[in-house]
Amino acid sequence: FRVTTFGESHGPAIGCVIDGCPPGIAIAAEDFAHDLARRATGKTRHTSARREADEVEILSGVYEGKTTGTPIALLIRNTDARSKDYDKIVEQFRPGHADYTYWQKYGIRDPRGGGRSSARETTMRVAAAVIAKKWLVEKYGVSVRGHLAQIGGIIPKSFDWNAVEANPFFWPDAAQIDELESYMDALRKSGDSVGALVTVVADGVPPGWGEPIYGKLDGEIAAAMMSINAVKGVEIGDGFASVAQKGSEHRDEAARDGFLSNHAGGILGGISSGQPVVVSVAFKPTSSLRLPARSLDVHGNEVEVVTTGRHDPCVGIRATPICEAMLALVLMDQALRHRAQCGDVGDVSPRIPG
Ligand code: EPS
Repeated sequence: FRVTTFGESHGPAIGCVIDGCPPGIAIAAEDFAHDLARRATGKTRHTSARREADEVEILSGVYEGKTTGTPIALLIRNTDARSKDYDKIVEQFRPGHADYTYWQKYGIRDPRGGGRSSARETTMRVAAAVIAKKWLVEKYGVSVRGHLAQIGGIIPKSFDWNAVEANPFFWPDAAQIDELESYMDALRKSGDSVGALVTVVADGVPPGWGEPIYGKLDGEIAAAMMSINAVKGVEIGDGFASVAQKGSEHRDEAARDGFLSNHAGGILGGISSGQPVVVSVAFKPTSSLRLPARSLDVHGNEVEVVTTGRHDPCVGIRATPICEAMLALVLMDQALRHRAQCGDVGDVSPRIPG
């Protein structure tokens, strides 16, 4: 199961091709709307003001409402690209932006805007994962959901999954929404940006998915998350907190009723344990700032860079559906690989309840 995307933020369209999808999955253009709306810009004052309808056209791989097993091609036409926003910085390198490394690699500067390094590209990951999420839940009862776990220095004081979808931040503590609104308003006015942490959880993953050395479940999840623009770190379970833990604290003890903790984040030796798979993803502060910074232009001149236009002050706010998407895509791929090698799950005992 493989997904590749194409298109630029300021080109005519973006799209993806999904290879290796099983036949017979019911899918319609309307199925994409919910998750694409959760990720979209222009819905609150805390994200970029660009407004895209993000309407999916299914070009191939689906016939009479069902996947056929042949490559699925999805397309979304860009309707609100505004390249003139980039006129002033067309030859400059924004500090902290991929402008510089793309230039070093290709020697070409696309004057229309962020292109492939724009968060716009993540739209197609979310679209492709709508199919993966549907298959995972129908076939194995696996559900993937996520929430924001930190913005700047602010962390949730309490946790309720029901709160997450009821606010624009995917924040699990309803009592803190006013604080977040004020924080983001002040940040936006200051012209600065901030980082964020997203946590995604897959419930119902059976034991056995993932491979022991090449294609470890955690390795593939880490690679998938790191492939999202602006990601700087990935943790599985306790992640970097494991450094300060003793083995007696970190190990997850088990009883007949189930595991007694989940420090491992549902993965042992690259293979799912049957516990929830828990992944946290660190997003850097976005680099398109109204605050002036020193840099160079493509001619080597020292310049002062100021980025105006429509940009996210915290790209992490829109990242929860993107991280869910990447986890779902990896899990579907690993489920198919596991099934190909070992047959269907569910015939080894004892099994410790997750
Ligand atoms: C982005 C800049 C803005 C965002 C865009 C990401 O676009 P523009 O340069 O056209 O004003 O709106 O995000 C999306 C369009 C999207 O769908 O996520 C950037 O600099 O990365």
